Amino acid sequence: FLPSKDQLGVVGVGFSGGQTKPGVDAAPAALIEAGLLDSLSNELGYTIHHDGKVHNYTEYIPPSDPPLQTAGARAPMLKALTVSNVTKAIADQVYEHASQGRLVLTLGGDHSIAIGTIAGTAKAVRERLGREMAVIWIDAHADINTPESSGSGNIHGMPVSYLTGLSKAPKENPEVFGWMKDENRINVSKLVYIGLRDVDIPEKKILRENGIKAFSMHDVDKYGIGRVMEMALEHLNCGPGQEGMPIHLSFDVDALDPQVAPSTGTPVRGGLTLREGDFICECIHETGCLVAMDLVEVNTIVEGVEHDSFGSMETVRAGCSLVRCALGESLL
Ligand code: 6HN
Ligand code: MN
Ligand code: MN
Ligand code: MN
Repeated sequence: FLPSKDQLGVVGVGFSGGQTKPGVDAAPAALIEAGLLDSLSNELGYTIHHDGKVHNYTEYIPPSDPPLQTAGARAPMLKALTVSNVTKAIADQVYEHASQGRLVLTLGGDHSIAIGTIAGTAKAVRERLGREMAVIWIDAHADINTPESSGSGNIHGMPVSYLTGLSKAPKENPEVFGWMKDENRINVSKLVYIGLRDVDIPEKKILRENGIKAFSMHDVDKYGIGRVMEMALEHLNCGPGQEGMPIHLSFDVDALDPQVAPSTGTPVRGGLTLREGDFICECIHETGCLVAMDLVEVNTIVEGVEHDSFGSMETVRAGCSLVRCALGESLL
């Protein structure tokens, strides 16, 4: 049921509208300049399908997009129409690659873009394989706020709620994510988190009420990353001897500890080591079930840090390593 082993579709998403800090839109160019795509083709042997662009989606951005106040919400939703339009365009780009049987790598951008990437692969996997898809979400945060529960109004804190159907287009604003259909969504039982350590109180309630499988940093400390990966993959039927199911890996670089990946918009101390991050990616590669990967929230200018500063370069290097590990670099 899997994509061809050596055909890689790449989408460069220079989009930052799911949050308020500039700099995350420059990440795809920084990752590519650091030689990421060259190493995937020259060293790992992938045939790369890339239009050579980092998209900024200006043609999808409406002239006016005022904060959207929904009844009972803690904060107005920011750039709702913009993020809806842009993620629809991303979904089409990712679907195009995935429907041709390519593994898809999306370089973000903030984490709101995963609404598009996962919507695109979920649809392609259903059409090509007649199957549901699993999502492994590596993050310090759960990104499962609804427009009502969010304290910030930033959509990069909400993608999982839209992708699981917990949030849907409001009746009074059907243009905001009204393009999402069941074919674009995933089942909460096919979702696993790893790396959580900054989960909002309403998000904890959502995780509990929906029985969502989540491994926090506490679990990583308690069981070790090796056992956590065994449990995570078993839950998704991708363990040894199990049937397997297509996996979309969405990796937020802020899952890593800020000591190794400081240049990100919402850093939280006490995160994964570089090796733990790489190990997660290696284990997912080993399953042979990977259909798509997102690398998001690398921000080359955080808090006035210069583009070429050490912290920014270290974060880019860490991001490149995660992608190479997920695509098979560590196989001997
Ligand atoms: N990310 N839970 C916070 C919020 O604003 O909803 C933080 C979200 C961070 C999102 O890192 O992708
Ligand atoms: Mn995230
Ligand atoms: Mn995060
Ligand atoms: Mn927080």
